[in-house]
Amino acid sequence: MILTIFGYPKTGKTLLFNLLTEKKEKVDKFSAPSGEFHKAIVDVPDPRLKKLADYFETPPVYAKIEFLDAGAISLGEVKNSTFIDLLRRADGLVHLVRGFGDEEIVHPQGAIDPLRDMAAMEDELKTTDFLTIDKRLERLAVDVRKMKAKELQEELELLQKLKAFLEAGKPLREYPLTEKEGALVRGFKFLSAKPLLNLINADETSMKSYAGLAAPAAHGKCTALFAGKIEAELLELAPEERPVFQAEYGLADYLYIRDEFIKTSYALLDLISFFTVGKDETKAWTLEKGASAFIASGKIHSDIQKGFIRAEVIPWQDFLACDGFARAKEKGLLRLEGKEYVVQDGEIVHFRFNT
Ligand SMILES: Nc1nc2c(ncn2[C@@H]2O[C@H](COP(=O)(O)OP(=O)(O)OP(=O)(O)O)[C@@H](O)[C@H]2O)c(=O)[nH]1
Ligand SMILES: [Mg+2]
Repeated sequence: MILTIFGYPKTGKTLLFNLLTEKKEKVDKFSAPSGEFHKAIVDVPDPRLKKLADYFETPPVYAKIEFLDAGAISLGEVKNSTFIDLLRRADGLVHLVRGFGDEEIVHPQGAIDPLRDMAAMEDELKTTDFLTIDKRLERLAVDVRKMKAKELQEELELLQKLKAFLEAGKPLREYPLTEKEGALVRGFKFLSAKPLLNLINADETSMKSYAGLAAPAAHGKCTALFAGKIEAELLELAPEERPVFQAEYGLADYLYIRDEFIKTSYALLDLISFFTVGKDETKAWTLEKGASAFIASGKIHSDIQKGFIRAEVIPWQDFLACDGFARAKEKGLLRLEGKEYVVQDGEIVHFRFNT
């Protein structure tokens, strides 16, 4: 899974990237954008997996996320950005929004106003898609006349509908694409169709006033808050000293962005985790919410999917509470499920298959 951090200049993108990946890329007040981007692959922290790995005495293999720090994009420049491919490649976009005060870092629009910047960026994503569609429609109009191919006609009609949707001011993630339509336009990698997390980088004062802006995932979009600079400072301290300082900042209940962020991203992208256990490794797998056991088996290996017989399933807590499969079976907690079974978050799944 790829998550791309992007946003207007000097919002704390690289600072966030460092917090999420434990890298030490340069965070800087005054330098102009360097034209570089950063990339790191990190483990998805999951205490449940750790407990299972301890039980089996095998190494935990965490699911992975690839983070990209796409660098600064000036107002109105998304459509021309040299980094646009980093946005197109993403499974989810993280728009980092300035919410902290600092007189030395001038905001190009003057006042600090997260809602204004969030709306401006959403407009830019829509405009970029609009231009992509417009260009393709011009080409299609010519081709459809020449070739009269059914697929081209279908694409033309769908793109016209999407264009009208954008003209009505709506992002493409809200357009109810059928599976077939989705396949038809997948190649365009529309930006306003991607799940979007607006993350406001606040400070200890603004944190409270922006609390009301946080909004849970709906229509593939959500808003969350974090306090970049404070968190970076906290992480410099010994773990036992952190709560004291957190309390001082009035952020006693604050959760570190890394865990919180990944949880939010999974919710936003509608993802869950399931586990496989065994004598070699204890492993977490990422799966789309609502996916069947059959789909899940394909994540592991195409051979397992091809030879799928049944899935043995048990929630991770039940497994540990029963101290292993034998007792779980006696108690009827280890279930045998078929291909269509919808895998739930946190389940241990063992696939039986023909080789
Ligand atoms: N006061 C305050 N300063 C912050 C915060 N987050 C980042 N900064 C400062 O903002 C400056 C820019 O931080 P970066 O992480 O380099 O920002 P960026 O968005 O990557 O910058 P560009 O890539 O140049 O657009 C640094 O001086 C940071 O210390 C914050 O939450 N509060
Ligand atoms: Mg940066």
